[in-house]
Amino acid sequence: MSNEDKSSNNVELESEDRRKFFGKTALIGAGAIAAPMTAAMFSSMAQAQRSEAANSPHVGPGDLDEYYGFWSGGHSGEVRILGVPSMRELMRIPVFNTDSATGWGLTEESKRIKGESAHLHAGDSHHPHMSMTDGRYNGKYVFINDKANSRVARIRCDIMKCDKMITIPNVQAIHGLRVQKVPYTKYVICNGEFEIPMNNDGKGGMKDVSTYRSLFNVIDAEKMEIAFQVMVDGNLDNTDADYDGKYFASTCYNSEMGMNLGDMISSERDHVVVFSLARCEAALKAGKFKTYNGNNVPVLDGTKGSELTRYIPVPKSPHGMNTSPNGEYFVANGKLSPTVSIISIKKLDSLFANKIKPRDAIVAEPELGLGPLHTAFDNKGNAYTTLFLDSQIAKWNVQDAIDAHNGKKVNYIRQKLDVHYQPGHNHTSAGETRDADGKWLIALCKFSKDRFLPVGPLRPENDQLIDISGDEMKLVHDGPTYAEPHDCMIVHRSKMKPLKIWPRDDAMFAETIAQAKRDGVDVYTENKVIRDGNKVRVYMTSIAPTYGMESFNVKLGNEVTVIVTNLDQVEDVTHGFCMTNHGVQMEIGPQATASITFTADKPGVQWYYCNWFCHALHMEMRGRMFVET
Ligand code: K7E
Ligand code: CUA
Repeated sequence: MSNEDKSSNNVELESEDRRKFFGKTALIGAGAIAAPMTAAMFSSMAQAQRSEAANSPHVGPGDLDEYYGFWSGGHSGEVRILGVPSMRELMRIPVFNTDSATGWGLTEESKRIKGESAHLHAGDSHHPHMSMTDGRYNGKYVFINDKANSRVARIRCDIMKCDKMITIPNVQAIHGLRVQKVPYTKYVICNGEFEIPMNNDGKGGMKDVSTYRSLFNVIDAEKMEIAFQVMVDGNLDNTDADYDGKYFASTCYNSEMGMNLGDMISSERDHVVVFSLARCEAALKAGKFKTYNGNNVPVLDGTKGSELTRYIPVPKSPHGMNTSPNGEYFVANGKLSPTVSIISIKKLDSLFANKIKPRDAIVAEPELGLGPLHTAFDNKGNAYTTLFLDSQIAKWNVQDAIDAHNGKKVNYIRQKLDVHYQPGHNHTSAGETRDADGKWLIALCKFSKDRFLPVGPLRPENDQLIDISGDEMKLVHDGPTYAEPHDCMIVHRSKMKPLKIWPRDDAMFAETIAQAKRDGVDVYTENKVIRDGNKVRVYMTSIAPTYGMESFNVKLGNEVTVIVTNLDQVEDVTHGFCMTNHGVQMEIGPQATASITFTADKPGVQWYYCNWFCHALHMEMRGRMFVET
């Protein structure tokens, strides 16, 4: 019976209940309790299981998850797709890293997308956020920052591949990133974190900190070009947008402009910078900007006293910035202060009209515990804040915190849940949108310590799944992850419409097809070698289990580009192309065209083969490159 119970129960549940339950059945199994289970005992147990199953993390074989989770891959530089609540990893999307399975960073198509940073093979991704329409995810794009190389990339959600990447000028280290929520994601916003001289040309004054600035960056989401930048005082850390399409807010942790740890944390207060989008756009239109470092990107002046910004003092080295899904509040997370600062978005019009003082925009500063870093929200007026130093999630009620601030005797803390260990971000299902549904919370813990089998000195992080559908938070799953994911977002599957095979005219390989046309080759019907001086372009098709070309000839030293078009129309039949001993590997999805360039620097017979399993005769899917001396 206990086996049957297990299969009908949420076997992944790790709650007290489950431990007790197994404890009991183990005893029964061992015959330590003489009496068999009564029908009443069984029925009450089954009832308990049913009520837990209402928000079950168990997704059976063949069953689909309710949500897509987009995870940053941290300093692996990638983005991952997880199913929520199963926490199964569904896909990895290489972005700032180089990936041998897909050839990302190696293929001509990916190098074109990486553009001026094609030579960089590393990255540090933090904040994946989806484009929105009217404050709800629209399933179109996911944007992600690269702190290491000051880049922002875009992932197209129909194909789940990166399709644009830009390097942000005039800044170092792009950190916080969010999207405009309302009326739609016209802009992606992101923060330049590290202060640098303006201009940063190495000419004089490099050590004069008074010339150092950080910039807030506003990117046109469709064109993936910088629309404008805003210069601020202090540095910038995290950011978020309102639900009115009017304001953006960023935290600043180094208002001191310290250049070492002691100086950076010397002040009791830093600030939140609020940006007025309308005023910024008007200044841009009126030509009130400067340019720096020899580029023509417009930089507006948002330093203290500017009409474009307001500075709201908050304690102390604040980190996360989160907008409540009812559109009422910006919450700045205190990091070195046990508090979060709740800024009333409704009061910002008065603040910009100079009718109130900056601190008057703060409606509460509840004390939550040690090291508050990020806050997430449900649909019932509750907030969930990570406490890094306490290794806890604090669940608290926003209205109660405001009432307490106004003198009412009320306990705004609902619960503190231990997590394992040291959480950074947390994220609720659809919690950064109007669709916040209060079902799941992910705590992205920076350390796993004893939670998994030891795997050497380097350990995984631990992304924990917490059921928040009831009155109490319940920890239901431990998820080991690699290289500090930082942040994730959770979108209901109804918002997503991924393609099953590639459109033949997809923009990802439009330039490759254009080159084929210039070469007089129809990539869908022809297998042809084009010789162009020292360059050789080899066009071949593929249908499982053969390439359209069994062999081709080149001369030693030729620069060879192999262009493969996958003619298979069958879902999931992806081919690969690998030239052995040349560091050449790539993926070619059904109906896609992909290309890769290398030097034929080894004489003789060089076999190429398909490295994506495609057919019973996949091993036989290979051919020879003859390299003549
Ligand atoms: Cu790790 Cu959002 Cu980069 Cu906080 S950030 S923890
Ligand atoms: Cu084609 Cu394996």
